[in-house]
Amino acid sequence: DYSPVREDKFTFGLWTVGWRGVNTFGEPVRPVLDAVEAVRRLSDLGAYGVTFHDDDLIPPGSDADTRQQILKRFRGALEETGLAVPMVTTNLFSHPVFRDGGFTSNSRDVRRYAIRKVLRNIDLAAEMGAQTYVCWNGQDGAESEAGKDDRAQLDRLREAFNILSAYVREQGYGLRFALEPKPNEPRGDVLLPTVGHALAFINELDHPEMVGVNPEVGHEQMAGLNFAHGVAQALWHGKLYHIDLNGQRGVKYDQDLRFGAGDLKEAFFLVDLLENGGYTGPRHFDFKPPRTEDMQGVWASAEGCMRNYLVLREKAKAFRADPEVQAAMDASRVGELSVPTLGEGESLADLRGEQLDLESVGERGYHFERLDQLALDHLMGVR
Ligand code: 3MF
Ligand code: MG
Ligand code: MG
Ligand code: MG
Repeated sequence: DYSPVREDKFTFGLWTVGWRGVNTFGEPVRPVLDAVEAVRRLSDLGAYGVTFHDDDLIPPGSDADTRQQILKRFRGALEETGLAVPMVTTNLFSHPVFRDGGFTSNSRDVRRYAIRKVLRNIDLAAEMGAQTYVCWNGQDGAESEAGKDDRAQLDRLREAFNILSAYVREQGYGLRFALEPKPNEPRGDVLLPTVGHALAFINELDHPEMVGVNPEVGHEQMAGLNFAHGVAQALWHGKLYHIDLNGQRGVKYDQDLRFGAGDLKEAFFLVDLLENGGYTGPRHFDFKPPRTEDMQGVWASAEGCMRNYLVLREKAKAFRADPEVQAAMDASRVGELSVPTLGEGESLADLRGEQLDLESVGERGYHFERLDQLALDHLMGVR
């Protein structure tokens, strides 16, 4: 039985199940989904929490009364179901004012508006008990080099995060930021295109300890990169603050398939890494139920995300526990990589004094194919 329970920590963005199926060439195919309905359905499916952009919940331009009413209904649904809000984010991409970005628009007035919009929503995030504030700056980028001063753009992005971090500290909020890299879409080239770019950028901030990453499966795979490797590096830096799980088939437009669809093998190794790599945060799904689906299909798609994670978790566990896999790992010298190259008490003179038999060591095979086949056998369910 692969029924999710709260302890599995599955969370969904309101914008995922609520996606109306608009695309570049097609109109919306599904009705507006009420946030309260979304909370109830996700709770029934066994989710742990929901996340949202300010505008997912409160239509932009709402007056104070409307805002209060919406929040009251939403809080009621959270109380009724016990769902948590571990992450909140800002929409700095839909409105036409953000056509050249938010924090890094060439227009100073737009940049100031973007910071205002985030500040206001940070207050709400803190009030809702969120621990993570995700920033996907999707319209920050360019189609042409001439119109954008890249170095000034990075200055302004840094300025924005310095302002926001100082505010969170001043207020004593328990929030950390997580940058979400993406290589392209909607912009031709998006700022901070990969996990690596984001990690390097964080080092230049006033409070790097308050900022990590929120990598998304499809975002790295859209660039042909290995997502599991990106996540491993984020973990190694202590920067995996949050994660967006979904599916993507290779280098093409952003598909946002349900988790497990797309590159299943990479999904297997990703789950293995998350379960054994010390990540304790939410397993957050950022997917888009395909346009072919009616609302019944939307919930089936959401269920599929969680089911696939749980199946892969079980498969990864069985893989690790299999004595033949352990023997194959030894044959591949997997554990030997964890032994320091220059051991304690060993000197450079020791290292330099050693001889390597180039002939015989050059013939050494690593048996990775056998090990990889065992992984595939587990994944395919024949072991
Ligand atoms: C776009 C995304 C975004 C971010 C979201 C959270 C709309 O490809 O992945 O989803 O995840 O803005 O900050
Ligand atoms: Mg995405
Ligand atoms: Mg995507
Ligand atoms: Mg995302």
